[in-house]
Amino acid sequence: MKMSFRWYGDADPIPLEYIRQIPGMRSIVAAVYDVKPGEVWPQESIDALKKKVEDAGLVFDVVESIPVHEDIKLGRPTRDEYIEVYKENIRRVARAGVKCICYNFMPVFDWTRTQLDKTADDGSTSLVMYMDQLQSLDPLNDGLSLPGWDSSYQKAELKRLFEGYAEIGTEGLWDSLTYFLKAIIPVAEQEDVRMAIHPDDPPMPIFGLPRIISNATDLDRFLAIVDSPANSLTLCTGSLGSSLGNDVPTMVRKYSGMNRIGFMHMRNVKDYEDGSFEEVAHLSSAGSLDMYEITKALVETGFDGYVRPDHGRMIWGETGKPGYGLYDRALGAAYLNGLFEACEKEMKK
Ligand SMILES: [Mn+2]
Repeated sequence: MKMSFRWYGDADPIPLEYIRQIPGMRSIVAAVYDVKPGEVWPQESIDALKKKVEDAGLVFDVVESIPVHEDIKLGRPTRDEYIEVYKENIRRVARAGVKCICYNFMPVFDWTRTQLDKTADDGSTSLVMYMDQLQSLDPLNDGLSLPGWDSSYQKAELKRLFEGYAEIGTEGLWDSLTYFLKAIIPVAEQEDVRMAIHPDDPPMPIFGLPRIISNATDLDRFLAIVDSPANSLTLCTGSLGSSLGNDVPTMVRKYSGMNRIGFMHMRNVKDYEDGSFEEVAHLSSAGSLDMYEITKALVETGFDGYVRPDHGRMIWGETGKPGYGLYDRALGAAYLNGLFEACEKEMKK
């Protein structure tokens, strides 16, 4: 297991020097942030990022993420040129030493929450999604009031995208993903990089847009499209775990046993019967997921990929990017390191 930490570049209020001081920290998970989806990443920007990370005594070998242009997901005629750009970005980051690339195939919006700063009993704040809040929202008519969404979309453009996805539907999105994977995975193989798809967050259709990476059936279908270790998963315990139907420890054991997990996002969520959930501390007792069973499944299947503590709460008065503060993610890393050490020693007995 290689412990890693997401960093948002120079705009991130957390200095790399602080990240380095988290016990056991090895890798930085980052991206070139000043380039739009569908554009080539300047090699100078990649190299500058690498240098900064290495100067701080850390390793830059995971990218999160290289975004997939909507035309690729919609299967539009222009997709071929965007796929060529994507391949070039794989080659460029590989040249800088990157071994794993996280991406997702969610239409229009990445993760969705209804509130980013819900206060818990202990005064900490975290991201939550409450179904009653979600159901009362209509992104096409209310304006883009949901947190975490790309507010740069104009209303007309958004409407066009929604219509495009309604037209192709779920099977059309699978076709687009198949076309994309068959084009890029051979490049990833050549470059010795693992592509690692992030599951839908949350794992359910949002506002009628199709979602296809939400459960074990989807993951099986995804992995069969190109049967290669380069076609792998970012297994995000919190994303998959926000659906009560997903048995996360069993999924981890299965896909790690198949050597198809490139990257682990580890966090805990507290789930409710109606599909609502709250992000909580990483500890098993704080939420619905058994983080010990998840770690044990990784250790027993010989997982040697990347792990990062996923979203944390905001604690100790910290302000910053919701989910990406220093303190709670550092506590998460320390907790996960403890679980790994215990499981590894237990296995050696
Ligand atoms: Mn995640």
